[in-house]
Amino acid sequence: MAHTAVEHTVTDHAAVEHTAVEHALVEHAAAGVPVGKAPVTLLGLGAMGTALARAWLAAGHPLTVWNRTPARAEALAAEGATVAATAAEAVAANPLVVVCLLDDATVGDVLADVDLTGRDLVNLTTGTPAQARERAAWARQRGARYLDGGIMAVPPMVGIPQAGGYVLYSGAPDLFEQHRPALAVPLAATWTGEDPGFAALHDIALLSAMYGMFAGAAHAFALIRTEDIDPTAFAPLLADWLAAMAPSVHQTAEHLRTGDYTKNVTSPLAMQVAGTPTFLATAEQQGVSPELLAPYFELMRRRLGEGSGEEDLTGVVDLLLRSGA
Ligand code: FVH
Repeated sequence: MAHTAVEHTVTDHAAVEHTAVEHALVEHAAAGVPVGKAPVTLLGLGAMGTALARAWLAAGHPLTVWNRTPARAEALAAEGATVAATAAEAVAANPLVVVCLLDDATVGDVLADVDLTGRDLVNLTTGTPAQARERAAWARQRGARYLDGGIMAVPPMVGIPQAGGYVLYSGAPDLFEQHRPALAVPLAATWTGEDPGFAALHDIALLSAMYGMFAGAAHAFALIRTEDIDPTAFAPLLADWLAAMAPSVHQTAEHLRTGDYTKNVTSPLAMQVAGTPTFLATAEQQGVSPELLAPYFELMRRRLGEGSGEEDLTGVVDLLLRSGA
């Protein structure tokens, strides 16, 4: 069975790779580098790559870096990183290779002529689930194992556990567990599944929700900007309100899991749709475009038209799935 063959290859490779990591640790111990800290290669020293690099260096991991623009590596060299002249040299330096580049096409370009045999490639570059799956197959064909990652943090959150940032990973669980100690240094590490596309799917889902929130906040700020209201006085109200509403996603999830969209509904769709003209009239009266709110209200209205007035807003999910199929 193909599935078993793949698992067999991965297991054999894991044994070889485990030895390679131990080998690298022994070599670094002989060179006076702290034992137990896996050496890491990092390709890409943009805002995020530089933050990751600093976290590994601060934790005592031997770090080899490469960046297209070498000047971006200078400060890191002074902090203890080894700077490789080429991506190939950086990849050859260590079994664990982390990539944090602009986009998937850049990853393909940078690694096009690089020997990946025996490497474990961890790709933290934002991409689509399909790109992650293709990149995993591409890496496998070139003798590398692959984990995909989606970073749920901005650079200032890296290396600061209390900031709450994390990275979503997907790929073989044994590979994730093997490298978890090193991967969890810059940001907490969360495994989302064996399908290499799952980290990207979770990443884009969460970021999509974030953009929905930003869209709502933009409309709210536009409304208050039409009057003499201090936005810095409004911001705490907005932040607290969004935080108070956020737990409603648990009810949505429970509705989707059970298929019963009416359980524990406190604000029925019929009531909510009846209120939408007030929102649109307020926008018009204040001279604010309704273009961010109107599409969502239209979906609510369509769902109500299907006789779902006793539900809350969960049915909009079904409308999106039906319209997108
Ligand atoms: N920064 C953020 O807030 C977000 C947080 C969530 C995750 N994203 C993703 O992380 C990837 C890298 O983001 P970044 O913030 O480091 O991005 P930049 O500062 O723009 O650095 C881009 C790096 O990619 C290199 N690069 C660009 N084009 C090429 C190319 N054609 N060949 C080789 N390297 C290239 C660039 O090199 P250079 O311009 O310094 O020479 C940087 O190293 C990204 O997927 C985010 O979506 C960050």
